[in-house]
Amino acid sequence: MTGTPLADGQLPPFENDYHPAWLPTAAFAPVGCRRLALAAEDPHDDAVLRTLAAELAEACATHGGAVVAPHDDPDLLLRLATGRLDGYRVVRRHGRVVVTAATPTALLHGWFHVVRTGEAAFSAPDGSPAEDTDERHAPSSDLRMLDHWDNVDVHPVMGQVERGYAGGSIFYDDGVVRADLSRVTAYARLLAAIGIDRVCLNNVNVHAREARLLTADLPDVARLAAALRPYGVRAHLAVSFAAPMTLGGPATSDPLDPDVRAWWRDAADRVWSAVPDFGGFVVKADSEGQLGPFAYGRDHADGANLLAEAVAPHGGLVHWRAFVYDHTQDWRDRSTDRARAAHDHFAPLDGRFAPNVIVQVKHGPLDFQTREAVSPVLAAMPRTRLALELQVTQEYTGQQQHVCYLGPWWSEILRFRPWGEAPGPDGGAPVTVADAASGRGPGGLGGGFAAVSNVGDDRFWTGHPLAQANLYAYGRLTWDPELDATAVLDEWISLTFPACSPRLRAALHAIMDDSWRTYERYTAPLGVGFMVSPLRAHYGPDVDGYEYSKWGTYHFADRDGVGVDRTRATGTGYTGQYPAPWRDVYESLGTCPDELLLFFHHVPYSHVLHSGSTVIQHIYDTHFAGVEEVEAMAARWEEVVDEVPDGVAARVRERLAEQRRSAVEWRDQVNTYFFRKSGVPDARGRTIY
Ligand code: GCV
Repeated sequence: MTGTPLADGQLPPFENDYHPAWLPTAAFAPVGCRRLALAAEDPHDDAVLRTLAAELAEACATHGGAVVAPHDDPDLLLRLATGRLDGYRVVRRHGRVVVTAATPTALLHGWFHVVRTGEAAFSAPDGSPAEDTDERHAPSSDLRMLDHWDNVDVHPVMGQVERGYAGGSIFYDDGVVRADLSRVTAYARLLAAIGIDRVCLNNVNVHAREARLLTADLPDVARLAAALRPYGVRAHLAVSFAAPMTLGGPATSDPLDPDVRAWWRDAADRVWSAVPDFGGFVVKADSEGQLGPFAYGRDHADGANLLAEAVAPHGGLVHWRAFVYDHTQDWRDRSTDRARAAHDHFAPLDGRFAPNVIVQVKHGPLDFQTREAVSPVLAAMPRTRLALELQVTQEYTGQQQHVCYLGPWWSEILRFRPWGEAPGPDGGAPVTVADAASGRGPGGLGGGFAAVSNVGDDRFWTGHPLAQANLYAYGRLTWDPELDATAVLDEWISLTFPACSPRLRAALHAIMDDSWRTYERYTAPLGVGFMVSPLRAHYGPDVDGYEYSKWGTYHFADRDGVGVDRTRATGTGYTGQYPAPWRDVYESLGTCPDELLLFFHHVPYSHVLHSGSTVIQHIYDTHFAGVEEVEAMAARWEEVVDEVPDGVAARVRERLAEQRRSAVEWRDQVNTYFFRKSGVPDARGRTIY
């Protein structure tokens, strides 16, 4: 949307020329046709309460209801209460609903809960009042953040948004913070509806231009924070460890240098005086060219604690990323294993991080591949607050050209039990990754969740309209990791396609439910990862694209076999970074799950999987099947295009055509590569080139 910038505290128009995603006007009909009330001391005192009042008024104005006084028997009462209450409580009596929360933001989340529930919040399918209930809805963790890899300047290689597949940035336009930030507020509204309340505004690769957000551009950061605030979303900044040197401070960034410490304290004071509810800093250090404490012979606890000390007086947080590895590796050196790096660097530091440091750990040991083992770091630091980092932007999962609904993948990760079936603290249920990130692991400390956003200034927000479901699922699954990913998708369908027919709903499920596994079938096999094109920014196949590179991501295929030996017995010893039972499950060919086989073992092509197929036949079969599944998706879409708005129909059709083209390319390159290496023909005699 273009137009006049919003005045402070003003909400964007509720109807826009970009896609409404999961908040179309129709989604508000069941609440908007009723009598609604807001009970809070003085709603005008608080930005979020003002938003709530505006939301209620808008819903009623559009759908014929009325905003009434709290004592006037409203159908829905939103009540701000005092006292301790995590999340919100929803009480229903005789079809009337009361939502109670202790903070305006939690109350806003409660409002969107009722919107999401729709007519069922008030009445049963036969029109009688819905059953009486009393529910509490608390998020698994109070830290649920999205990281934007947005650059202020258009980067010559990475563009405006690093690994962005949805147009430009909603924050920046070619070197400046946008004048009109109304779309940022609309984004915050979408986030509030899925429970996200923190956003990091810039790329963790902090270039010279972006570094200035911390100093000269603070007024613009304050404008961005003001655009997010009405929906209870707090701003964070990614900062460079080199900032003292590059922004005119001391000639060193040594974390133990008193001048450096003073510089960061001053910097933090200035940020919080410009943005009093600022969230904190996100840091990528000693990683892919970003300076870090290693330059001064210090470790990552020294580095993180330097910033922690500076932000602590303001209640700020430091999200310190564990994505630290050698990106100048020699491919000839078989002893160095990139997968080991985060654990090698961070596990020995457990217990040394300040209480306001959160170590942010990518879900897998490599880099957001379609399939990876869960990072062993998540089980190695009980005395540290750890956050789980996911990637909503589809860097390695189809770049928003391919349908790839990631909810089932994240569910597997969130529910993974790093200590197997061993009882949790105090003899309770076994601990999951979600538990550990939420403070219910062995050490009782949690750092919550972070993920790289997939949003840009594209009309559909996410390039591929169906990729909106990934953002939706990230919010919903990190709020409640027990939710079923298919049910979450169903929720998204109901909201995004109002009055969705059973036929359209079934088609969307058929296309999306299993699309992550379909993508896995036609790309790199059995957990080996990569095989993507370095020249095309990780899009499309190039089996040996990274094989002789410095990046440490190899598959080691030869004429006899393929895979990386990460065992303790004969390989890099990476399996030893896991606690029991996984250290042994992964170590043994007899127990290693098929889908991770080549991540942990180098095996001959004739190796028989638990599925009964050989590795080579599995590669052929899955690659043929993957393409057939994409063809079925495209055919299914054609059956329902008449039921979706024209723009969505055309965009999805165009992307499915590209997905089919790309899947065929993957199939043919991967199958041909392994046929030529192994000389083993396809048992079913299909065409391999
Ligand atoms: C922001 C991968 C991506 C990089 C990204 C990096 C990270 O290597 O390809 O674009 O950099 O991860 O997570 O820091």
